[in-house]
Amino acid sequence: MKLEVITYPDKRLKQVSAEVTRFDAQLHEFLDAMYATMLHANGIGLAAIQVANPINALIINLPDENDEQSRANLLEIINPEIIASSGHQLYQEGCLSVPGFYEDIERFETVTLSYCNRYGESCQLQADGLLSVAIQHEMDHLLGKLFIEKLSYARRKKFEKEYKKAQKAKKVS
Ligand code: QAP
Ligand code: CO
Repeated sequence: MKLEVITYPDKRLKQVSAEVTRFDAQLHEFLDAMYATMLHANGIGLAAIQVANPINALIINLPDENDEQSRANLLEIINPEIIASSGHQLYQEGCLSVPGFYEDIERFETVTLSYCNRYGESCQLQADGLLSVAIQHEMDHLLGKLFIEKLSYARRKKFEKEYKKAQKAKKVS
């Protein structure tokens, strides 16, 4: 099943997500629907709140060396916590909830994460590069934060203007 991705400035994106306590068939169906939704939208990462479900769950599926997204590489991350971080990197980010806009954002270079998989089993993961960026971007969604909130005042203003213009153009077309 596919779900609707909600987009900025939908206020629901500002909600703080709640801990997942039941790792049951309903959660598994929801995670499967998130995956179908993300692939359909050509995304590499999606947080549950982006489909209007405020729970601490996110998925990431980076393309492999052949530029193909395979389910074997799907990460399902539930109730994540960053337990260590180091360094800094700049990466050009985008977001399915802010379509058509991309900007360089500073993140930690490396993060160490503890989380649960879909069965409620405790996992740990150390990530750098793109995976580290994706984790930090998606975890911000769980706190109701979007990457555009990290822009400087001037860039944010420019974004608001461009985004509104693009929204208007979408409506008439
Ligand atoms: C988050 O982002 C992310 O504007 C996932 O028109 C960001 O999947 C992970 C997308 C940076 C790693 C690095 C955005 C698709 C997809 C758009 C996405 C669009 C179509 C964004
Ligand atoms: Co996003």
